[in-house]
Amino acid sequence: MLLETALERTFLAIKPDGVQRGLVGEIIRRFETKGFTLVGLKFMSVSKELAEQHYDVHRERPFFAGLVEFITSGPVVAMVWEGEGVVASARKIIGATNPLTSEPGTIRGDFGINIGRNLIHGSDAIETAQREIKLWFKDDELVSWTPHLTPWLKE
Ligand code: IDP
Ligand code: MG
Repeated sequence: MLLETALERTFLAIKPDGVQRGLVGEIIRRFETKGFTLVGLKFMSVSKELAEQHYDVHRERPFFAGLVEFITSGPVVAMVWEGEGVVASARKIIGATNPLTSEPGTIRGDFGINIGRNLIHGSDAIETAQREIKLWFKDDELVSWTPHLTPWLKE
């Protein structure tokens, strides 16, 4: 019997600089036209508690306080995207952490110049994605669906 394997999912968030600079549509477009599937989306303010939990691995880093202050400073667009290999592929589409060294063609490489204003967050591994999706979204906020264009994307 052929068991359908659960598709990989990642957590992405357009940070306050991406929202303030009017790049929400441009950023979403890149994942949409690539062929990944949007399964969760919300425009929201981030509480200090959520920010601290999200960036928990960086708690001891000198930039932690600034990071939490920034992500809570204005609205963000929280998203879950689905597709084969989406975690690693989204990281490539996003580009390296420091926009000055991110490749042109990536989101950070095309739109940023500063590591503290790098526009978007993306989960760095499948396990991290699972943790972050659970942290940011309730189960009933995620929508499982099959886009009609799937046969045109996969053989
Ligand atoms: P990532 O976003 O590419 O996964 P991480 O190393 O997980 O990068 O760092 C989380 C966020 O912290 C980065 O996106 C960036 O905004 C910020 N950050 C990382 N390193 C520095 C730094 O050296 N100075 C200031 N901010 C930093
Ligand atoms: Mg990271």
